[in-house]
Order: sequence, then C-alpha cells, then structure tokens
Amino acid sequence: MARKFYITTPIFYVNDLLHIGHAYCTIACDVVARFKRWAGYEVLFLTGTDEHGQKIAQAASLKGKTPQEWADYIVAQDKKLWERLNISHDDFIRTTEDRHERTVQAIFTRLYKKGDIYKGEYEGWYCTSCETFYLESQLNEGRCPECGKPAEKLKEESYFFRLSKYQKRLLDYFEQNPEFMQPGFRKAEMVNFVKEGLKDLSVSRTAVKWGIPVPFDDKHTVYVWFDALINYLTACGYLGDKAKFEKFWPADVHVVGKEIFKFHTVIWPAMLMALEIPLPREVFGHGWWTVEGEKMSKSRGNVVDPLEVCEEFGVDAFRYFLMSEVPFGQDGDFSKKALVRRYNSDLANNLGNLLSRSLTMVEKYLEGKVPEPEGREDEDKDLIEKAEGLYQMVLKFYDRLELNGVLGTIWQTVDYANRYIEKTAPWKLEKADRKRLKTVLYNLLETLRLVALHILPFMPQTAERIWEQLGLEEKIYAQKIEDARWGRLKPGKKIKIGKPLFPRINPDL
Ligand code: ME8
Repeated sequence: MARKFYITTPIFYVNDLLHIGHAYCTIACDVVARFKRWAGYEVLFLTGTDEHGQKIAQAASLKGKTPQEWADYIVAQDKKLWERLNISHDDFIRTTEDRHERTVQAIFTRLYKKGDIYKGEYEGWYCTSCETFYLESQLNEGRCPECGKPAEKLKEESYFFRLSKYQKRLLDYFEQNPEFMQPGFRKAEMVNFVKEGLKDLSVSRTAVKWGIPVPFDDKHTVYVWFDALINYLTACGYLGDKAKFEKFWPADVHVVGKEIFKFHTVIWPAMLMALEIPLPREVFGHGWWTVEGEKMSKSRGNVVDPLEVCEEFGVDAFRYFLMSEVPFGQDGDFSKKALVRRYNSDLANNLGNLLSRSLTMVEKYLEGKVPEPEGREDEDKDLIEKAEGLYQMVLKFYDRLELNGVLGTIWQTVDYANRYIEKTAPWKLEKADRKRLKTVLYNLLETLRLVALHILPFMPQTAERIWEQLGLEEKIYAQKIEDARWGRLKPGKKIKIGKPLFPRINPDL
C-alpha cells in the first residue's frame, strides 16, 4: 500500500484578497506535496477558507454584500490565484460547506455531552479584528496586542472548552514528541505558555450571528477558531468517510504562520485529546514577510499582490524567489530589487545559461542529437556523483522542510555543471576529440534532465520546458524516483531548442 502524506495550509480568512504572505505558505506546501507525490506517497494536500465570524460579516457589510455573497466572491478570487500559481491542492475546504458545519456541530455536541464543553459567563477584552479575547494585562493601552486596534469590554453567556484539564497531558506530549513543534526554536515559548497555566476557552458567541449555530442552543454561534481548526478533520473524512479518515489522519504536518502557532500547538491538540483522536505529527510555524523592511498592511498601502508579481516576472520566478530567499521558518523581506537580483544570478545566469549553452553546443557540433557517452574521466565522475546524488541529498532537507536547502543543493549541481563546461571546454574538443566531446555533452544533458526532475516541485513550468527542450517525449509528471538515476537519457533523440528560460532583466529598470 502506498504510504500517505497529509499536509495542510491554514484556511485563510475571506475578509480580503490574498497577498504574498498567503501565497508563500501555500507555495511551500505545494512544493512538499509535489515532492511527496513524486516520491510515491498518496498525498492529501488541503487548503481552503475560514468564512465565519464578525470580521467577515463586517467586511461584507462594508461592501454592501451578505457574508455569504462576499465569501463566494473572495473564494472565486482565491481559487483563481491558486490556479495561476500552479497550486496542486487535492481539496479546498470552505467552513460554510455542509460537510464542515455538520462536523463542527457533531463535535460540539459530543464534547458537551462528555463534559469538556460547559456553559458559563465570559467577561473580557475582545478584539473584533483578531476574533480573540485578551486579559486586561495583555492590552497595550486598551489596544489589541496583535493588531493595535482598540479592544472592547464584553460580558456574555458563553460555552467554554475545558482547556485547563489538558495542561499536563499537553506538557507530557510535548516532552515525549520532540519533533511535534517545528522549527525547534518555537517550542520553548509554547511550553512556557502552557506551564503558566491554561484557562478554559470561550468557544461560543451570542453577539456574533455569522457563524455555525450551537446545535442545542441557537442563541450561540461557535467561536470562529473552534470552527476553523476542525476543518482539518472535516476534509479528511472524520465522521463522514471512515476509510478516508483512517487512511489520512493524523495529519503529517500543519504548516502555519508563526502568529497562529499557539492555536495549532496548544488549543488544537487539546481539542483532539478531548475527542480522543491522535494528534498531528508536526506543526510547522513559518516566518513572516515584510515588504521593503515594513510590515505589510492595507493602511500602509504596501500589500503585494502575487498576481502582479507573476505578471511581471513569471510564476516560477516568484515561486523560486519565495522558496530560496529565506530559510523556511525565518522571517523574510520582499522587494523587487532582491527578486531581480536572484532572478538574474540564479535563474538567468546559472540555470538558464546552463541549458542554453549545452543545447547550443549539441545543435552546433552534433546535429542536435543526444550523443552516446563513452568512458568516464575524474571530472565526469564528480559531476555524475553530484547529479545522481541529488535525490538522497534533498530528502534530508525535505524531511525538515528546509526548502531553501533543497534549492541550494540543486543549485550546487547547476553551478558545478557550468564549471564543468569551462573545465572541459567542448569548443576545443570539437576538432581534437569527438569521442570526448560526445561524452561531455551527454553528461551535461543528463545533468539537466536530473535537475529538471528536481526542480519540478518548485518550478513546474520551467521543469517542463527544460524537459521538452531536451527532446524527452514521455511526460515529466509520469516520472518515478527510479528515473532520477543517472544514464536514463537515451542517445539518438533530437533536442528541441526553445526560447531562453529566463531572459536577463535590467536591474536598473
Ligand atoms: O489566521 N508573511 O487566516 P489569515 C507570511 N483563518 N505569511 C503570512 C503573512 C505574512 N506577512 N500574512 C499572512 C487565519 N500569512 C485563520 C487561520 S487555520 C485553522 C485558521 C499567512 O487569512 C500565514 O500562513 O489571517 C498566516 O498564518 C496565514 O497567512 C494567516 O491567514
């Protein structure tokens, strides 16, 4: 039976259009999902939208729409964006779907019957924008510590989830599962937070109408975070499709931004413990992007639209930039200048040049046909070792979601192949040693084939273009791990030189 891999992005709010931060997280998950599929896993890659709550209702009313109309509009835009960015999700969940509402209500009732949800009264400071209650001591001069907007004092009847009951079990779990929170440097803060003592969590609202009704008390709607986290269960068939659930749960990794790490490493695990369901294997908290050194925000007017970046530089250059620029887990800074720099050095000068130089020589010296190699010299061996070893090398990086490490490894090979051209100087071999010329050019083409396979998860279109230019007829998507072995390129086939992959961009423009 194929091994399974279940990976999720956060479900994004539908109050507004998505920006590069959302695209970043989703592209990273897409890269991993694509790699896992290639490695033979049966993958469930989930993304979707978080549609309930006051924040969405307010955004809709500002536009003169009902929340549902507004959500439908944003969802259509989100889906278009994912298509443009070549996101290969297997499912897109909306929290307004029946399958989800049913699951949330069933869970709420179950936990109520079990005594893990009870009725009480809530008094606290509430930030509508972040849908979160705060203690007075957490506010900054009456303002929300997250978004800076004024918090309101609220007192209401509320259902509570008995989070406090799970404090010890959570701490034990963290200790026994050191891999659960990634990257590791995020762990201490969560452990301390739990150690300081957990308060029961208010999980219903009477003031919010746009939400899933509490099934046995329709004055209340379910708190949006309690509703949202459950999406990961709904989508893999919990209470609906037993076979699917048994296959895919527990999730292998929830990839989330660092600001919602706590919801995923404390509240979510406690909910699962209450439901007596195994916990996800890993929660990965990635870093945040600023833009030219500043926090991205509507009021600053510096929100970067991923569609515009793709229009200007191409989808693959955008994907490459986001994945290579910062170690996954760290914060990053987006600027066109940095993108152009990386585009020119890594994509145009390094990868693009390697392809065009290699193909041009094959065309010029060998009538455009893939040659037959003969013999191996030391410099060949080095190149072959690097190219053939790629799969084993990148595996380790993928395991830790060090996606820039994967790219760094592939680019070492690309770099080495360019140096191999300088060392072997095929233009001198043309007259002097045809046999050697053929071997050298074969090695370059074969290296490019392996590089194409390895960049496929990151830059699907580019990988396909390289594949076509190498004259390979079988589909790149049909390739298996075995095809990453050296020597599978068949001599005799015609190459098909195409347009340059990445024409240089003038950095001064
Ligand atoms: O929090 N840099 O949704 P959301 C990097 N609905 N990533 C960023 C980013 C930035 N500047 N801005 C946003 C929610 N993100 C909830 C989640 S899950 C059960 C519910 C990414 O629309 C990052 O992944 O505010 C972050 O966690 C997510 O978008 C938040 O999206």
